[in-house]
This record gives sequence, C-alpha cells and structure tokens, in this order.
Amino acid sequence: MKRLIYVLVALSLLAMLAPVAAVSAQVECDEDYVVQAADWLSKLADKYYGDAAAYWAIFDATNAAGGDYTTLASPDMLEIGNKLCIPSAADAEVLLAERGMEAAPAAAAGEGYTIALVAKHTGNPYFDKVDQGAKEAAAELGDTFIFQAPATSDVAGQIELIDALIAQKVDVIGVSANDQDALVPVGKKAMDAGIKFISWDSGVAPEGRLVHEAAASHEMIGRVEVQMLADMIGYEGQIAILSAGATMTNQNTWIEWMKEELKDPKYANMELVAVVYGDDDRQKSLNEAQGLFKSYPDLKGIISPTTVGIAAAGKALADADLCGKIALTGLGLPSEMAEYIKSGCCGAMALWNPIDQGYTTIYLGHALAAGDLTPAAGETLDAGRMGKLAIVDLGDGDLTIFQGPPFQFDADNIDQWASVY
Ligand code: RAM
Repeated sequence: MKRLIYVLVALSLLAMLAPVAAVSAQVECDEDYVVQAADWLSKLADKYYGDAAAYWAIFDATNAAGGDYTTLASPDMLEIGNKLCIPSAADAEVLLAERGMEAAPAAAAGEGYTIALVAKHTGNPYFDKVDQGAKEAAAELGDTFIFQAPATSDVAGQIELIDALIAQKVDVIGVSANDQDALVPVGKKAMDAGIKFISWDSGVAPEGRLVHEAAASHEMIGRVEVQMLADMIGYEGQIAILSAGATMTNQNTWIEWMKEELKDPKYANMELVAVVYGDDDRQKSLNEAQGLFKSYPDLKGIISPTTVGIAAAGKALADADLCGKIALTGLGLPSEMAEYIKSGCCGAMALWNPIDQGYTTIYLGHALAAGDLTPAAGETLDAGRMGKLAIVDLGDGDLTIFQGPPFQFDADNIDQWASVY
C-alpha cells in the first residue's frame, strides 16, 4: 500500500532526561511489514537497505504513518503483529539525514573480529539485556561475540575467565569490573598480548584498559538519585544507600557524587546514616534492606544504585508493609520494578537502556580492533544506531565514552518500558 505521509514527529523519549529528536520530511510507505517472531528493526533495515543502522528510518516512518500502523515507543520495542511502514531507500536516506545520520553502513560488515564481554555475574537480567544489544551489534558488524560471567560477583572469577580468553587469542575483551584495581594486571596482560582490553558499565582503573564505556555521566547519575529522593521525602530525614559490591567501580563513583550533591545546603536536614552492600545478590540485598529498617527506625528513604538492590529493597518494603513510610529510589529495571512503582513503593527511579550499552560496547570494541580509534580524547566512535559518540578524558587518562543521559521512570511511563528491559 502506498500512502503519502507528511512526517512531523517529536520523538519525546518518554523521559525527563532523554534528548528529544525532531524529524520533518515527506516520505511514502513503499511497503507494509508485519512483525514476526525474532524480528528487530536493525535486521529489517539490513534486509531492505543493506544497512542495519538505517533502522531509524523505519522507526520514524512508522510513527509518522498513523492509521493502523503501530506507534513505536522505542526502537527496541517491537511486538509480533506490529504493522511497520517501510519507506523506499531514497526516503530512508531523507529520514536519516533529518537525524544527522548517513545512509551508508556505519562500518563494513565481515571483518570477523572475536569480541568477548565479561559481566559482573550471571543471573542478573540487566546483563541479559546487555547481551541482547551486544548480539545485535555483532550481527550488524559481522563479528563473533562471546558473553561470559562468573556465577557470583567476585573478581577472581572474572580474572579466570579473562585469562582463558587471552589464551584463546580473542581480538577484544570488555569487562564490567567487580574491582577496578584487581583487574589491572590481567588487563595489562591482555594488552601486552595485542588484545584490545576495555571496560563497560563498571570501569577498570585507567592504567589497566584502553577506554571505558559508561552508560551516562557519573555525576548526573549520582546527583539525580539524591534529587529524586529529596523530592519524595520533603528534603528531611535519615537516608541510607543500599549498594552492590563494596569494590564495584560504578556504584562507588555514583555514591561519591551523591555525597557531593548532599553537601548542598538545601539538603541540610537530610542525613546519610549508612551505606550497606548487598553484593548484587538478591537474598543478601534483601537482608541488608531489612537490617536498615531495624537499625534505623526513623529511616525516611533509601537510594539503591543497583538494579538488584532496588528490586530487593522494593520487596523488603512491601513485605514489611513499609511502602509509603520509607521512600525508595535508585537505578532499576522497569521489568523488575513495575510492580513496586505501580504500588507506590518506589515513587520514581532512573536507568539507561542496557540493550544500548551492549550495542555501544561492541561498536567500541570493533572500532578499536579495526584501528579506527587510537584511542584518544576527542576521537569519535561511529556507534551504529547510537550515532557518533565522543571519547573524553575525565582526567589522568581516564578515557571514557558516554552512551547518553539516563531515563526517569515513574507510574506514568513504567508500563511502556516494562516489556523492553
Ligand atoms: C546492577 C549492576 C550494574 C549496574 C546496574 C545499575 O545490575 O550492578 O553494574 O549498572 O545495577
């Protein structure tokens, strides 16, 4: 069916903190497509345009088509039976240009690098979503992808896995660090062997890796969590932090920024009484949350900057009938937190898209293996559907790539995201 549409889309990404993209172009639906099992937009873009990164064109055209075409909230959010508008290659080019993207493939497929990502531990849906995005990128780039993690979040297990990957002579290893310093020797060993060694999510100390892929600005993540909790408790009362592992880089960095934010005089009546660690283990996190209730009967709020911790805290609050008495915020997966957000146990929380994190990290690893990045501050990574991302130096050679601002979730948007990640 051919259908003339005038595209004028304001793509609010449903999130207070997410950027807004505006698209304005005249395009036609060259073909209609009904989504089948195991379809995703980049796969369709590859099929129609030979360019997986061109999926934004299908996304924008479909949202603009109206009628019985599906309205897509996110490119990651396809459902079987969705009706998509497939613009012609020429129209796709116009739509991509509106987004400042080129229609040509972001990177030549078929280089055939072997890229291994090592997560903090198995059994965490957050890392399952990273795995999903990484697979998508590896398919686009023609790379072989390996995903591994120790059973629990201990660094010794990660070192063992990385040693085996070095022996296997993979091209790239990326790790979400359980301990930023303990991984430095094995990182150096990998780099000495010519392997591109990077970190993602939770950083290895700069001397032990080339670049770190961070979801969003450390400072923004830390400050926003304090601001959200302060709003919930009226800037008054005792608060506590339920973190992941005591040596985990990402949580520790965010906690430093939380403490920095708390120095603002507007928080003078809020007191941080404890920081406890659940090690990203569900039971231990639950026990630690219950311990906080007992030790601090006047506790007014909890920040949990870990998806495992915040879900455990939600359950602990609900079990103890403390929802509404003790406020909860932090970083959570919409899929795990929807029930606590809807019941009012957790007023609001933040997170970035872990699918995008896996995707971006594979593009980063591929670009390093291909020699497209030195890496050095000021260089730009062509990260497929994520666009162009700059490498910045956060100080003393701490080369970092940020994937984008976090999203904020509350009762108004949680249902839309709960099925995505
Ligand atoms: C947990 C992990 C992960 C962190 C998220 C927010 O799943 O600790 O490293 O980024 O929470």
